[in-house]
Parts: sequence; structure tokens; C-alpha cells
Amino acid sequence: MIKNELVDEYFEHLIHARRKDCFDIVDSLLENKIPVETIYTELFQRSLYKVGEYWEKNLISVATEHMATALTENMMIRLQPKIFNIERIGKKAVIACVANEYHQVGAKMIADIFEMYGWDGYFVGANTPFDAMISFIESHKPDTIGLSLSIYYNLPELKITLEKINGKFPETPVIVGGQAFRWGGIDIVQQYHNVDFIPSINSLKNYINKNN
Ligand code: B12
Repeated sequence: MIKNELVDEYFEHLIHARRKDCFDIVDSLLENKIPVETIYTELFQRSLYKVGEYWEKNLISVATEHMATALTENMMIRLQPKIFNIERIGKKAVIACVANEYHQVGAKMIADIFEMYGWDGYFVGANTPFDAMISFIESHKPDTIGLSLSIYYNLPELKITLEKINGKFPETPVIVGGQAFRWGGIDIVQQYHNVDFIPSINSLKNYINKNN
């Protein structure tokens, strides 16, 4: 558990672009052996959710929100040595944001969690065009496909992607997650026999343990 005061302090550094101070906090957590997934969810995710609230209330500009997101992605790189610590187990996961979906930080985290369990976690990126995703899957033959959706109105894009994946790779398990599902849509994805909704990193860990 990361203390609220530390998260608040980090958030202030983040929105004021005090990069070194952000790095120092992350380093201190690593020195104290705080797990990567805790830093991801309790520090980075919480701070970015707060960035979203501040942006919504007009307390920070779009530029500050962009900067805070970019800085968070830098911080994630700081944790990479901890992520590749474990031996590869020969399994692969392809993680992508569907077409029109530009929120990529959560999906990147998911690919990293797979890496931490010895899988190769391929993060394909934001706004992945349908056909590009299909040919990537075709050439990498993953054991699991992960799709991220943050914006509810992108649900039609998710459906198209699921149809295409089901048509071409009906046996490959698919997991979906992201904030869009706060507003519904879980029933839609559950209509597909090979699709699971995974709401959090904790649930993902259970999923990976079952499939390792
Ligand atoms: C940064 C940001 C952006 C950036 C993204 C840049 C980037 N490099 O990613 C940009 C500027 C592109 C952006 C654009 C928009 N954004 Co925005 N954005 C955010 C912000 C501030 C942070 C997102 C983030 O990284 N969160 C942190 C990550 C770690 O959390 P996460 O995504 O939830 O991921 C976790 C879980 O959901 C889950 N998960 C996620 N994906 C997956 C996938 C799988 C397979 C699994 C298993 C799990 C999983 O695991 C993750 C780790 O725990 C959020 C605020 C928020 N609440 O998140 C708003 C937010 C998501 N955006 C919002 C909006 C409205 C928009 C725009 C529509 C704004 C506009 N008018 O243009 C556009 C839409 C663009 C698009 N078509 O995608 C709203 C959405 C509200 C809603 N009702 O849907 C939010 C919530 C802000 C708000 N408070 O209103 N945004």
C-alpha cells in the first residue's frame, strides 16, 4: 500500500513537470521493494485518474494532461528491469487498443504484467487499425489477445474487432478491459465464447496463473 500523502506529493510533481522529483519517488518505492503492479495501480493509475478529474474541472490544461501522461510513460520505463526478471515460458500475449482508442497507458501496463509472468507481452499500440491487428496476430500467433477500451462510444469498434478475431482465430482466448466498461458493454463482449472481461490487474494475475 502506498501512502496517500506520497501519492498526493507525486501528483503535484507530475502536474508541475518536476521530472526528477517523480523519479526520486519511484526510486524510493523500488528501494523499499514495493511491487511493480502496486506502483502501477496505486501511484501511476491513481495519479492519472486524478489528472482526468482535474482536466474535466478545467483545473489543468490539455497540455498539462498530455505532459503528465508522457511523464508517466517515462516512469514506467524506469520499472522495466523489474519486469524482465523472470525466465520466459514460451507464451505470448498481443495487447492492443482498438481502432479509435487513444488511451494506451493501461494496455501497456497489461502487456508488462504478462512479461512479469514470463510471457512475451506484445503491446501493439493505440488506435490499431483492424486489418493491421489481424495480420499482427496472424504472424505472432499469441496464446491470448488483449483488447483495451477506455471510451464507451468505441464499443462498435471493439465489436468489429471481436468479429474479425472470431472469424480468423476462433480458438484463441481474448480478454478485454478498460474504463469503458464502467458504462456497460460487458454483456456484449460476454456473448462471444472465447472472450473474458478482466476488470483489473489483480484479476489478470488470476487469469495468468490459470493459464501458465
Ligand atoms: C491521458 C488521457 C487521455 C490521452 C491519452 C494518451 C495516451 N498516451 O494514452 C488523450 C489526450 C489521447 C485522451 C483523449 C480523450 N479522452 Co482521455 N483521458 C486520459 C486520462 C487523463 C488518463 C488515462 C490513463 O492513462 N489512465 C491510467 C490507466 C493506467 O488506467 P486505465 O486505462 O483504466 O487502465 C487500467 C484498467 O482499466 C485496466 N485495463 C485497461 N485496458 C485493459 C485491457 C485489458 C486487456 C485488461 C485485462 C485490462 C485493462 O488495467 C489498467 C491497469 O490497471 C483519463 C482519466 C482516467 N480516469 O483514466 C482520461 C479519460 C479516459 N478521457 C476521457 C475523454 C472524454 C477523452 C476524449 C473523448 C476527450 C476529447 N473530447 O477529445 C478523448 C478520446 C480519444 C479517443 N478516441 O480515445 C474521459 C472518458 C470519460 C468517458 N465517459 O468515457 C476520461 C475518464 C477523463 C474524464 N475524467 O472525463 N485522453
